[in-house]
Amino acid sequence: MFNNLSERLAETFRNLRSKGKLSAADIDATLREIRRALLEADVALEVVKGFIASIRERALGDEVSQALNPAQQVVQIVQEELVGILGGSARKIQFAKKPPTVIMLAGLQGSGKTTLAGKLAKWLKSQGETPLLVACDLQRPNAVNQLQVLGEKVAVPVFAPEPGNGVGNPVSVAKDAIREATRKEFSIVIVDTAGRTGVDQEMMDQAKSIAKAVEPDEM
Ligand SMILES: Nc1nc2c(ncn2[C@@H]2O[C@H](COP(=O)(O)OP(=O)(O)OP(=O)(O)O)[C@@H](O)[C@H]2O)c(=O)[nH]1
Ligand SMILES: [Mg+2]
Repeated sequence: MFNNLSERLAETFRNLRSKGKLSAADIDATLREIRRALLEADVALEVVKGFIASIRERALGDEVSQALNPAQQVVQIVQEELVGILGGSARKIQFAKKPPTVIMLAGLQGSGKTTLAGKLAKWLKSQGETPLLVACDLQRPNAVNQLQVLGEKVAVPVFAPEPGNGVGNPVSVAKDAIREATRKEFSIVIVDTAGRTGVDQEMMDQAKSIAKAVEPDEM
């Protein structure tokens, strides 16, 4: 997705650089392109709106009109603002003093927990960690299988002692996973849980029980 985004931005900037002086219309056309590229790269609409607004404000100001090379200045502004939204306030993962570090994924149905579990596992592995994925979504049909497929894809073991699809106790699985991880010296445990809504008391309680059982370092 991001490869695509950088290609799109490069193309936009090529067009911009071919112009000497920039008119407000040139800047607007550029912003439209950037907006489209960001939306296609799956950046949230609210984020895109704010991003474009800050670039527009700066691009129409003195910073650009007085620059020796206005196009280059616009590129610079876009870069600074991009760094701002992508990494401005990044923070590091909180690692446990005594491994394993436990990361629990909880959230609304379909919000991307399981996908993120796979991404995290892949990234942590590349950082020299030894993650273990844990299948605690025993609710949604095929959730356990989905995690197994993901684990295989990123070559990270999956702890999935229960078949799921309504069978098995996620709190016990979570507890057993920590024991397993400690015994086999995994450095990170990534607990995938079932999606839930705030109005579903039973599922909210389940999430609390899982959290209580594994005491996550990150949730
Ligand atoms: N566009 C986009 N789609 C995503 C992203 N993360 C996940 N998805 C997709 O969103 C859908 C749901 O993702 P999951 O990771 O299964 O979400 P979940 O929170 O585990 O869902 P439940 O377990 O059913 O609650 C899938 O089709 C994913 O491919 C993302 O960052 N961007
Ligand atoms: Mg899931």
